Amino acid sequence: MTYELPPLPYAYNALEPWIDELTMTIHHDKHHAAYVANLNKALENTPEWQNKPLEELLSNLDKLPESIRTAVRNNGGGVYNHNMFWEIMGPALQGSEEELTEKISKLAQNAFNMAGAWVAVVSAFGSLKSMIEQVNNAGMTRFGSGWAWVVMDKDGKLSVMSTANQDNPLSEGLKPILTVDVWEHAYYLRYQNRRADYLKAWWNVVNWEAVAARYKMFKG
Ligand code: MN3
Repeated sequence: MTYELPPLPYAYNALEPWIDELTMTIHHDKHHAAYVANLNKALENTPEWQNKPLEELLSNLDKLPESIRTAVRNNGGGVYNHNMFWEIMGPALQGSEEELTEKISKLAQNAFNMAGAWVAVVSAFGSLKSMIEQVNNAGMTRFGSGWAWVVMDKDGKLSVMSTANQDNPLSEGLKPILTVDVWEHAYYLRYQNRRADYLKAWWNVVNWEAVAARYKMFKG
């Protein structure tokens, strides 16, 4: 038994025009697939560490044999981060800039409300707009490759952070609620060097119910 590449939960072109079909195809079928293959390869000779939930591996990197620790950190993180990334996106919103802002605000607030998370969002960030700005800023200031996150600490408090490469907040004892991939492979075909434009557009493909469901799951 090994880790598998889950199919993309929607069509490769479902995030158009904000994220293009070719980017999604290469990102899922090549990049994500490679992390899965390399994770399985890394664990080949340590059967006692196979078949574990990825959460467990990433939360216990210090307990792994040193010979596989870096490979699991990079590739196990790569698998988990992309699984989560696909999960918290969904069919693209369409409309004018004004309409999009209104739709996002409505969808996010509804989903957070239903999950009992809206109070936590407001108390951590003041507003949804401010949360979005903080995530964009974390994505913009992440030098090189990495991810921007909304995370929950052990007391249920939300905050924004970024990680390098394929590092995951679980390795720091934090629960990941929302994430955006800021590796160039996530946006270069359509946006080239314009990471800010990609980040701005990305909010039009967020599946807020999936984000809120993660809050609920970790809150218990
Ligand atoms: Mn990626």
